[in-house]
Amino acid sequence: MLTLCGFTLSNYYNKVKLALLEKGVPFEEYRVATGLPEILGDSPLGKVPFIRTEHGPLCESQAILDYIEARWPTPALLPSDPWAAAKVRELTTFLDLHLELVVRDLYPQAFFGGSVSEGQQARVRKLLDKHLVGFKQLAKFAPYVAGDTFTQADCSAFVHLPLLSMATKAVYGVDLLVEHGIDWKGYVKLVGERPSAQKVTADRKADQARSAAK
Ligand SMILES: N[C@@H](CCC(=O)N[C@@H](CS)C(=O)NCC(=O)O)C(=O)O
Repeated sequence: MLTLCGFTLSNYYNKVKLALLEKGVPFEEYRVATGLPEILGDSPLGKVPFIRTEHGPLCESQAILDYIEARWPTPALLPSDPWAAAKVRELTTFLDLHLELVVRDLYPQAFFGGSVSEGQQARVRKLLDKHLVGFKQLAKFAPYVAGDTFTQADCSAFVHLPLLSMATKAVYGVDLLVEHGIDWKGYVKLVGERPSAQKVTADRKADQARSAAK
């Protein structure tokens, strides 16, 4: 059976978990932290998530999503039409690379009690203001992020958008998604009603409560 490795506070871990649950792929979870020497054989940069399969390990959330899509095609998280599928991938790239990877530089201050220099804050804000205009141009929210069907792009949007909102609010005092006219709350509420998303959120909250109690 496929093993999903990482931890439930990781948005990329939850991106993959959401896809596995949506597709009904049997999997087990193995809790492991980032950066440990023992995971470098499976995930050379020490990042999570990665999966262990009968063929060996695989890291990078999008490579994992594409593998499970090819291995378990139904229910599909990518349209069968090549152009429509490419448009979903385009949106996923915006979410993972142009939004989440950029706002991640604010996390030390937003979530971990650290600080981010004013220069760094300004650099990130400039990029986000540019990238959010691009994202808004591509995103449909009709009602799903790529259109009328739940796709791979929703696996990214559901886990990344709340973090972008929280981080920008914490650091800039303003939710940049709202500032750019993106109704992420209505969208996350809708996706959050899916059984897959409910499990992802419940597992994360249970782990958060356990860590807070320690
Ligand atoms: N591009 C990677 C990003 C994964 C990622 O950044 N994971 C975080 C946890 S949410 C991590 O492992 N951080 C530790 C590090 O970057 O060293 C993916 O899509 O899987």
